[in-house]
Amino acid sequence: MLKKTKMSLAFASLSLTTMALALPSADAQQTATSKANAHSSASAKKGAPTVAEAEKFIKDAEEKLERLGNAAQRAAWVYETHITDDTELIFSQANELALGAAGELAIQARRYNNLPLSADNKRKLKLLQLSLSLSNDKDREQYAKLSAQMNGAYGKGKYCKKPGDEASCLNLGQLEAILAKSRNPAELKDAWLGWHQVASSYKDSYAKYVEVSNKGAREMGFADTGALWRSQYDMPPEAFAAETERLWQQVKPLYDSLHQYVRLKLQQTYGKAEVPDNGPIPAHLFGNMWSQSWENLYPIVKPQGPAANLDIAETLKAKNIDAKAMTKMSEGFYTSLGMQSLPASFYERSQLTKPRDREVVCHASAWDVDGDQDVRIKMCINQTTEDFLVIHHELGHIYYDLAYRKQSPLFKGGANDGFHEAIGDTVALSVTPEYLHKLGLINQVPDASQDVGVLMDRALQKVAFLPFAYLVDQWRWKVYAGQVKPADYDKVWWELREKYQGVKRPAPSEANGFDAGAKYHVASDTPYARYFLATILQFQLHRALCREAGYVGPLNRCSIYENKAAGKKFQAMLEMGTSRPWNEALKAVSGEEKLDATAMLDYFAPLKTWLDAQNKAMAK
Ligand code: X8Z
Ligand code: ZN
Repeated sequence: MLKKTKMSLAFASLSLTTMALALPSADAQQTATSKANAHSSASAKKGAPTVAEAEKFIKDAEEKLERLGNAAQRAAWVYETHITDDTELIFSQANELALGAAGELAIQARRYNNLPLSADNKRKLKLLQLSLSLSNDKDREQYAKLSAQMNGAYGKGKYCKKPGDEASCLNLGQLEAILAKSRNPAELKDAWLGWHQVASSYKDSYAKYVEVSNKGAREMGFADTGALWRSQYDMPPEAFAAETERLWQQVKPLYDSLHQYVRLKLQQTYGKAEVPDNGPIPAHLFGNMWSQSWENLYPIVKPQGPAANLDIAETLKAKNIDAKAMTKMSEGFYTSLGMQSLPASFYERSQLTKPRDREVVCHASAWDVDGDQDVRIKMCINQTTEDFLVIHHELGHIYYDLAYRKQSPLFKGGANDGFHEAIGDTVALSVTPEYLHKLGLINQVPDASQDVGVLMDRALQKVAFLPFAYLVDQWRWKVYAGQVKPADYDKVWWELREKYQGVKRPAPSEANGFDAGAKYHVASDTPYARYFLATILQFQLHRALCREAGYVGPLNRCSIYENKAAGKKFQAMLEMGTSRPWNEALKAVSGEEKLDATAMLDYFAPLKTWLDAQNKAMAK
C-alpha cells in the first residue's frame, strides 16, 4: 500500500502531500474556522497577513510536517513489522502528534488564502488544507487509536477451525493460498467464510472511526471524509465522481465479455449447481479472496491448444531465486531504464519475507521513511508469479519516492495517488514473455499465435480488477456520507459487488458481519479509487513510453526494458512529484491531458474479439 492521505498520517508510505485542489466554499470554511480556531495559534495574530508571513508559515509548516511525519513513519514501521500492544501504542501516539500538527496547520493556512503568492506557494497552501482537522484532543486520540487497532487486527487476523485451538488456525496468507489453488468448492467456501468472519470483531470500531473522521473533515469544511478524498484530484469532488463513472463505462463492455466467458469455464469446472447460467457467480470460485483478480483461473480459462505458460513459480523454486533475488531482478528492470540502483539500506531495512516469530502486517507496502534515501518495502514474498509482479509494483512507489526527493516536503508525493499506484504496474506491463525468457524464467517464448493466451493472463489480472477497484470507494463514499449505516454495511456491499463485479456471497450474510472490512484497505482506511485510476492510467503510460521507445506493433508485445529514452521521459515525470496538477504530469509523458481507457481497450482488442466469438459460439 502506499500514500495514505495526509490526514490519516498513518501506515505505509504516508506522504505529507496529498495533491488535490478542490477546497470547500469560503462559507463552509468560515463556519468551520470559527469552531476550530479556538485552539489555533494563528488566530491570535492581529491585522492583515503579509506575503512574507505566509512564506515563512509555509516553510515552517513543511519542516514541522516532515519531522513529525517521519517520526510517525518510523513508529508505523516498527508496529507493522512487529505487532504488540506496546508498538501499537507507540505508533498511535506518534500518529496522533502528526495528525494534530496537520490539523492545526490546515486551519492556520486559511489565513493566507487570498494573498498574491507564487503559484508554488498557492498550491502548497491548498495542499495543506486537504487534511482532517480534529481540534478536540479526545477525538484525535480516539482516531489514532482506532486506526492502529484495526490495522493490527487485520494483520493478526486468523481463522481457527477449532476455536481456541492454535494448531487449527490459518492466517490470511494460508487462506489465500487455498483460494488460489484448491478446486474443491467446499474447501474454497470454508476458507472464504473463515477469513470474512475475522472483520466482524472490528465492525464497531470502524463505525466509530467513520464518525470521528467525518468530524475532522467537517471541521475543514468538507461535507464528509469521502468528499475530502474526492477533492484530491485537481477538480471539484463531483467532477471526480463523474470522471470515474465515465471511465468505468468505457471499460465495462470488455469486463462483461470476460465475465461471460469465465462463467462458462467455471460452469464446466464446477457444474451448474455451483455456477448459474445467469446472475451473479459465487465469489469463492475466482481464485482470490476478494475475486478482485483472477489470474489463478488461467489454467481453467486458457484457450485450448498450445497455450502460453507464463507461470514462473516452479522455475523460481528450481533455480533457488529467493525473495531478495526476485527483488534484485525487479530492480534490474528499473536500472535498465537508466534509473539509479537502490541504496544499500533498502536491502538492509526492508522486510522481504514473513518473520516466523512475530505478528506483522503482510499486505505489501512501500515506505518513504525520511523523504530522502531511507526507502523500504514490506512484503511477505512467496516464490510466485503474482509476488514477482507485486515487487515491481512496490518498487514503482520506491522509484517515485527517490525521483521526487529533491522537491520540497509538500511536493513529495505522486501527481495524484493513482499515479503512485500506476508506476510499478506500468513497468510490469513490460514484463513480457520475451523479457521473462531473457531472464531465464520461462523456457519458450510463445509465438504470435498464442497471443490470446498471453492477453488472457493479463486480462485476468487487470480487466477483472476494474469493477472491484471502482466499487470499494462507491461503498465507502456512501458510508462516509451517512447513506449507509452500520446495520446495512453488508447489504450495500453485496449490492455493489453484484452490480459491478457480478459476484455474490457464497452464503447468506451473517448477523453483524463486516465483509468490506475483510479487505485490507477498508481496515486500514486507505482510499481505493487510486487503483481504479492506476489500472487505466498504466496502459496510457505504457502506450506513451512504447511510442517514446520507437516501438511500433501491438501494445501487448512492447517492452521498454533497457530503453533509455523511455526511461528518461518516465523519470522526468516522476521528478515532478506533486508540484504540478496531475494532467501536466500526464502530458509530460504522453502529450495527453485526460485519462483515457482507449489504450487499455486497444491493448486487449484482440482478446475482446476472441472472447466475443467464443461467447457467441458457446451460447448456441
Ligand atoms: O494494495 C495494493 C498494493 C500496495 S499499494 C500491493 N494493491 C491493491 C490490492 O492489493 O488490493 C495493488 C493492486 C490493488
Ligand atoms: Zn501500491
